[in-house]
Amino acid sequence: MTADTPTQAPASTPGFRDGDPPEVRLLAQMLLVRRFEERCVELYSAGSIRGFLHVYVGEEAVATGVMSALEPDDAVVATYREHGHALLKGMSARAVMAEMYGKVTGCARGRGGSMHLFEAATRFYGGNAIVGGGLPLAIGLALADRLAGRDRVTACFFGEGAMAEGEFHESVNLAALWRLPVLFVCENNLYAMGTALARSESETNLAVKAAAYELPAWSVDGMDVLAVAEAADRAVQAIRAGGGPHFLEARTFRFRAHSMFDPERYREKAEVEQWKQRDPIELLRGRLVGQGTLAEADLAVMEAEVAAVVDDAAAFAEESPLEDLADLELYVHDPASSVLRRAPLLAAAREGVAP
Ligand SMILES: Cc1ncc(C[n+]2csc(CCOP(=O)(O)OP(=O)(O)O)c2C)c(N)n1
Ligand SMILES: [Mg+2]
Repeated sequence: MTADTPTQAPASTPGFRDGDPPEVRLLAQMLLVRRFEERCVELYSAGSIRGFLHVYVGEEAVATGVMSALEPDDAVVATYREHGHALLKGMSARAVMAEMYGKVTGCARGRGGSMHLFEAATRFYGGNAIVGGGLPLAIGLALADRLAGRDRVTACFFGEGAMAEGEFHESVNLAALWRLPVLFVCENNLYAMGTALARSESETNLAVKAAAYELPAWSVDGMDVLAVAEAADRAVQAIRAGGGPHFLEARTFRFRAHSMFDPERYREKAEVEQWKQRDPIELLRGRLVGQGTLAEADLAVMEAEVAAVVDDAAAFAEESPLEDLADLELYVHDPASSVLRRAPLLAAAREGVAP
């Protein structure tokens, strides 16, 4: 398996049947992302997943709504909080979970881990540990599509913290200047690690800030997946019609800590509890049950099917092997400067002897 080989056909969503209303698919997708990440947290606590782990719990409506407006050929660039984006773009739960475990069956042979999910064949271009780092990549992808005459859109997700970075300004400026087919999606969860938005931004209305670059920009309730889907659909249609880049701010909230190492001293529990009242999954579930689109029995089936996919992914990752040590230098751009080759030189230098 290489990055160019899709890990599965991105077709089926557990809990969704052909013929079900599209809202049911949105619910099933949000549920998959939520349950997958809840399992990741458990596995992290158990020591099966290591390194960094940033979960998207509470924010699922943003990626789910936006991606419902995309076609398979469109590209997605995301941040280190990207497990859901990868799954929604069509990567298999197995390939994502195995990557989190650092196993060779992961989408990047276990070399990237949680923050570096990637699969060229599904046009999921990461996963990026650098705040704002995905923005220039999105511009490059969109420029390549433009030059090659391909009718594609690139959706670029980033946190509101990235809007204080130079990459944001450079990328949005070029995209607007060249009218590139990019949908900028700011996942405004109000905090960048422990820094609240108003402590770091002079202009806290992010759509206003983006609009300074002469592109259509507006805000949407990021807890309401239907509102996000509708806004994204409008933006993507306009982009495809040659309308240039668009900017969408989704107002959302992360229910859990920034990462697994965060005592959350910068916000009140009451604020978190208040946002949980607008849990995007509960909002849609309530709506669908209330209007008779879904019965409680359907929900139980959906939960069971989602759980089966998560169980399967975890078992697959658990049983998969680590990469063979002999393959360590595979994909190293310059083997002469690889860690293995340099190790004796470094050891000699440290001891002050000739190698
Ligand atoms: C260029 C850079 N600066 C700082 C960091 C450290 N850092 C990691 S996450 C983060 C907060 C980013 O917040 P935001 O963009 O709002 O995304 P969120 O975590 O809220 O999804 C920071 C400052 C980094 N990874 N990259
Ligand atoms: Mg944030």
